[in-house]
Amino acid sequence: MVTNGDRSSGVGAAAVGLAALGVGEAIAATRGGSLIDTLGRAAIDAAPVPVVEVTVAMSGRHDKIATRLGIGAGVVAAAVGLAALPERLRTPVTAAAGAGAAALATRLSTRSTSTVAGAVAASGVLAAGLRRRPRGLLGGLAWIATGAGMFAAAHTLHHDLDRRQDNDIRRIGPMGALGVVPQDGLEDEPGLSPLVTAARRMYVADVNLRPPRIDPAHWRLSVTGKVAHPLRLTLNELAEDAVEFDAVMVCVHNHPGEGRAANGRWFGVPLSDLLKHAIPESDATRLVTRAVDGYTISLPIEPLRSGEWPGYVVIGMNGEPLTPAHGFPARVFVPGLYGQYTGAKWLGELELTDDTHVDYWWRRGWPAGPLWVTPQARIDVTAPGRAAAGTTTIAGVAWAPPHGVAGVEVRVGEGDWHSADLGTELGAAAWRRWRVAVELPPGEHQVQARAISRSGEVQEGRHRPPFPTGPSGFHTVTVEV
Ligand SMILES: Nc1nc2c(c(=O)[nH]1)N[C@H]1C(S)=C(S)[C@@H](COP(=O)(O)O)O[C@H]1N2
Ligand SMILES: [Mo]
Repeated sequence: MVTNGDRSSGVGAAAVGLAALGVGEAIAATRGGSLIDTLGRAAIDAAPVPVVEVTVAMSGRHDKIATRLGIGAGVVAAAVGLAALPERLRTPVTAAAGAGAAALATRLSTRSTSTVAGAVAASGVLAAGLRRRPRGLLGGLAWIATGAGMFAAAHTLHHDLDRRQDNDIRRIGPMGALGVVPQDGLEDEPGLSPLVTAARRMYVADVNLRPPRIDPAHWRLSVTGKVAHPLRLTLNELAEDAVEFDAVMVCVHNHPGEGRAANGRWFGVPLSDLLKHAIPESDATRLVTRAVDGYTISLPIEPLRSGEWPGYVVIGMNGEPLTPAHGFPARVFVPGLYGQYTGAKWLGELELTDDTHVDYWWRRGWPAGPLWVTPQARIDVTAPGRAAAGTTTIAGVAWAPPHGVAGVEVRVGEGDWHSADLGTELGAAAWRRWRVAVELPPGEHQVQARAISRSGEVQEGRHRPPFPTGPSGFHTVTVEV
């Protein structure tokens, strides 16, 4: 039976849990670390594929907030659980939990010193607080207020560090030149996605709750492993050899019609050039792209070296350095491969190795791939006809990297497919805008679009979920006339 006293002491323990997490978070934040982000990353790393898939599908843009709240709730629940333990077990178990969190921080945090300190402090506060559990409403409130103050302090510290990072990035200056704003002839269609996606509008998909902060002055890209001539390159050195290219980045979780795709004008150094300078050894078969936090995506070396797959170490998007969310200062991008297979953001190292390497996602059940983006058309606009009265304008974007979009077709219900007009192509790997006018009688209609690649591949209509080889199906929109 739960007595009133038990219940209020449960609330007290929850308050202590919140305060302990707040103290840990504030201490970790003094040098840019985060206990919550570390625990969140550990949870993401440990989550089985079905859980990841459901979380991505359900929380979409809010998956990071959802994970943070989940960690907060988990720590509070753990505090309540600890409070229920017999006194003699409580302190050792709390200490063990703190040691566990510290061990995770050592492995997962790019700011491990402060994060470890945060973990130790949090478990100390937890142990002390549970020994003298707050009684009554006021006692609980005092702990909650302490926690809230600590979270606010942590937030301010991170905000300052983010501002400093933004200033560092701003000082770098242009990365490539978006000299002429690209146009494709469909500029007069309101509601159509821009031809080039602004970095701040680009989707974000990664396993980090916060982008690692990297000091560009000290950052180097190392090319290591099975090479005759290891390299260590600064951002400026990379910029000297970089070229611009247009390409769409697509997440393997992008169901037809969704926004996990973005078209950029990227600035990067061809991987074939870097490999030529580094001189791979004869048994080097895989190029591991490793983020500063250890996350890896690997690629076969041969097609990159020969240039069959044009891949790049990207250091700019749309004329500017990468933003923190999108991988500042560098990321690897092979146009045509899904984001999860294309290369790591926050790149620290390119390691040439052999086929014994195992990637982050393979360990979790995804195929070794690489997985290529399949042709996809998205409908952005369904509006009263602009060309003629009585028609409806259907317009959108389509992609089929690396070969390019040869055609887009639209149908109403189960009717015939009609070819859309295509905007001028920026590049074969870029997305292409399209528009068509269809006649729709009054009533409700299902409109679908499909893309056809220059290699002859027609977008597949049968619905497939993203796992394990990428999604398929048509974007279907209901139009009411
Ligand atoms: N370091 C790192 N790089 C990463 C990822 C990641 O989790 N960590 N996610 C990949 C995935 S799944 C995608 S879709 C793209 C997303 O890039 P964006 O967030 O800039 O859109 O980055 C890829 N590179
Ligand atoms: Mo992704």
